[in-house]
Order: sequence, then structure tokens, then C-alpha cells
Amino acid sequence: EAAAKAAAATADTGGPTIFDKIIAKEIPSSIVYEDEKVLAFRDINPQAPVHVLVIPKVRDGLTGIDKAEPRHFEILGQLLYAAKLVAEKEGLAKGFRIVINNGPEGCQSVYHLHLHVLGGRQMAWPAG
Ligand code: DGP
Repeated sequence: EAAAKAAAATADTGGPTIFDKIIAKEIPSSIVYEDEKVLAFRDINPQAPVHVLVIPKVRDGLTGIDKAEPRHFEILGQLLYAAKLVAEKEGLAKGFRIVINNGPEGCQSVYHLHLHVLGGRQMAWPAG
């Protein structure tokens, strides 16, 4: 029963996404930062001069931020820290924005958690 519970807790209800292929390097991407747990690569459809996606290499149920559980605390911190490293590496000393789109009304299109790091221009607020 404990094993079944553990399996359910880690069950990833979402299907594969294009990001699995990017992580496996089956399709090319322009990688900006990589470590054991995190991959950051340029968005194919950039919305700013710098537009980088920061993703966990293992999704572990994180189809979106709405699926976050206490077991994800460490990876969530690592993603945010990697986003800061990306901003630094990309020279965004004047400012930048980190965005997580969630669900249909949040305009999420890929169901593998990702942080958008946007910069290199003046951002507007509120976001559209
Ligand atoms: P979102 O809409 O928040 O789910 O963001 C998904 C982003 O993923 C979107 O800005 C475009 C980007 N994207 C989708 N497919 C690819 C791809 O094959 N390569 C790269 N580099 N980015 C992709």
C-alpha cells in the first residue's frame, strides 16, 4: 500500500511534451545554462531580446506550477536560482522578468513546468 501511495504521488498524469525531446537532445535547442537538475534554453518564439526557458530535467508531476507539492521544494528553488544565473549570464543587470504561465487562462501551452526569463527591453505592467 505504501508503494502504491508513493507511485501515485509521483505519477505524472501529463503525456510527453516537446521539452522531453529537448532534454534528451533529440531536437536541437540553444542552451544557455545546464546543470544536473535544470536546463535553460532560448524560446523558439522570443517575446523579448532575451527570452529563455528554465525547466526541470525531470518533470516528476510538475506539468504546471499548480501541481507543486512539498517534495518539489528543492527543484523549485533550483529553477528560480537558475533563472537568476541566466539573467546574470545574459547581462540583464538593468532588470528582467520571470513568468510562469499556468493553465488555459494563463496561456500555458507546454505542460512541463517552465520559467520564462524575459529581458533586454522595457517591460510593461500589467502583463497582457
Ligand atoms: P508557455 O506558453 O508558457 O507554455 O510556453 C511554452 C514556450 O515554449 C513558448 O513560449 C514556445 C516555447 N517552445 C515551444 N516549442 C519549442 C521548441 O521546440 N523549442 C524551443 N526552444 N521553444 C519551444
